[in-house]
Amino acid sequence: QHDPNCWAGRHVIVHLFEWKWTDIAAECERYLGPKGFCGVQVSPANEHRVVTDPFRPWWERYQPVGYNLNSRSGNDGEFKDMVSRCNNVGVRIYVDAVINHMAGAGMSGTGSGGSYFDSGSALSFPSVPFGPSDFNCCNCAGCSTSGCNIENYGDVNQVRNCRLVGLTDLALGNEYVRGKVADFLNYCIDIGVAGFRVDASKHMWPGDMQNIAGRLNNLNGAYFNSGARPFIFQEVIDLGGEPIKGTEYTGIGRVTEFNYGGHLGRAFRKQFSLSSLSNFGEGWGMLSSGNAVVFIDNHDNQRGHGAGGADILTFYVDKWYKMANAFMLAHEYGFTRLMSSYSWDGGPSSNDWIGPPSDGSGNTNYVPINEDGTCGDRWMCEHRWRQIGNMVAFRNAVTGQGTNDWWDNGNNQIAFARGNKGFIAINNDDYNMDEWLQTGLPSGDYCDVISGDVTENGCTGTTVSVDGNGFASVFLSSQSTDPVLAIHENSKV
Ligand code: ARE
Ligand code: CA
Repeated sequence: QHDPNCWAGRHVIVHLFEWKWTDIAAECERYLGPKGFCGVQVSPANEHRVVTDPFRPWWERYQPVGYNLNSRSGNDGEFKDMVSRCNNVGVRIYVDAVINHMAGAGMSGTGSGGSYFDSGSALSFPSVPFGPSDFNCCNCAGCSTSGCNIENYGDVNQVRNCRLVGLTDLALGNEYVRGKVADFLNYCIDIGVAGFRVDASKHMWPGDMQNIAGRLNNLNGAYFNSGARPFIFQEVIDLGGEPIKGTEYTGIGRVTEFNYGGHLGRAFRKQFSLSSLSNFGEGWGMLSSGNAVVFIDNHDNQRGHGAGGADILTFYVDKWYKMANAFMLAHEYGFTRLMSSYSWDGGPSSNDWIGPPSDGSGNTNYVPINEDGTCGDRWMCEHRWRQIGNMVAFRNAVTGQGTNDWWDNGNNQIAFARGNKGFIAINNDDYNMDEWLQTGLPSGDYCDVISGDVTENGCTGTTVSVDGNGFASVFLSSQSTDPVLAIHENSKV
C-alpha cells in the first residue's frame, strides 16, 4: 500500500536511527508533532542478537532472534507507550521489519530479549519458534552456492534463496513461516503502527511479499480511518545493472529510490551542474513519484554499506548536506525521508560498525537536547538543524502544487516555485547570486526559513519582500554557510 497514512497536511518522515522508544516518544511530543512531521521510521523493534565482537555494533539489530518486542531501543511496554504518545500528537510510527532472515549463521547465545537461539546446523529459534525446515536449503536446487551465501547478484535465485552476508534465510514460501511473519507484523499493527520499511526486500520473492502483505490487518481504528491499510516501503537497491528491478515490488507498496541520493550527491559535489536538475525525477529513469521513497542518505550508505559509495552526502559534509535536503524537501518528487544519525570515531570511511552512544554495557544513552535545540553526546539530530527542520513546513505547504518559474544560470545557481505556495533559491557556485526572480507568491514580506525562524516578533533571519507581481530580490553570497533561501505561505511575516 502506497499511502503513508499521515495526518492531513503532513508529508515528511524521519529515521531516528537507534533511538530508544522513550526518547522517540518525547521527540514526537516536543519537536516532531509541533513541527508537522508525518512520522518516524524506527530501528528494528524485535528481539535481536547481542554482538560483542565488535562491541555492540548497530548492525546487530539486523539479526533477528525472535518476534517479541525486546530490543536495544526498549521493551514491549515502552514501544506501546511510544506508539500511543506519537499517534496522539499526529506522528506515525513505521517499523523496520527484518523478515528475510534471522541471525547470521553459525552463532548461538541469548538475544536482546533473553531468548536462546542456535543459528548453527540446528537452526533453532525457539522464541518464534523456527526450526531447520523454516529456512531455505543450500547446496540445493533453490540455492546452489556451496557456502550458502549470495555470490552473484546477477542470479535471481541466489539473491532470493541464498544467505545475504551469511544471514540465515527464511523460507518465506512456507505457509508456517508466512504466518509467523504476518503475526509479528500484525502485532505491531494492532499496537498502532502505520506501516513498515521492509528490510532486504530484494532478497524476497515479490510473490512471498504479496502474500504476507495480504495477511496484514487493517490499521488500529483508534488512530486511523476505518479500513486503512499499512504503508509498505520496500528496501530494494536498484541502481541498474542487476536483473532484479525495483518495479517488481511497486505493486505491493513503495520502493526506496537509491538513485535519488546518488544523483543529488553528484550534483552538489559538482560532478554536474545544478541547472541540469530542471527535469529531475521520473525523466531520470527513476521510479514513478508515487512509488518512490526518497532520501539523501540512509543508515547504510552514510557509512559505506549498501549503495552509493563516496557520492553520498552526509552530515560530515554539512554545507552540501543541508543544501541537498532543502532541495529534496522543496522538490515535487517522491515521499521524503530525513536521516537522523549519530557520529562515530574515524568516520565517514572507517569504523563503520560503531553503535549508538551507550554506556559500558552497550545500553543506548538517551538523547540530550541542548539549549539551542541541537542534540548532545554523539547524536547529530540532522532533523533538528534549522535549515532542514524548517523545510518540513515548506513541503507541507507546497505538496500538491506543481513546479513553476524554474530559473538557473546554466551553472550551479537555481531557483523554482511551487505554485503560489513556496519558493526556493540555491547557490552552489563560487560566486554570488544576485537576481530579481519570480517567486510565484502573493505580495508581502516573507521570512527565509533557512536563515531564521518565524517568531511572534517577526523573523530571526532574512526577510524577503515579494512585490505585487511576485518578484523578489534574491542575494546569496557564495561565502555563506547556507547559500539557500526558502520562503512559503506560512512563513509570511
Ligand atoms: C553483519 C556483518 C557481516 C556478517 C553478517 C552475518 O557485517 O560481516 O557476515 O553480519 O553475521 C546490516 C549490515 C551488515 C550486517 C547485517 C547483519 O550492513 O554488514 O552484517 O546488518 O547484522 C545489500 C542488500 C541490502 C542491505 C545492504 C547492506 O541488498 O538489503 O546489502 N541493506 C539492509 C539493511 C542493512 C542490513 C541488512 C539489509 C541485513 O539496510 O543495514 O545489513 O538485514 C549492491 C547491491 C545491493 C547490496 C549492496 C551491498 O549495491 O545492488 O543489493 O545491498 O551492493 O552489498
Ligand atoms: Ca531470501
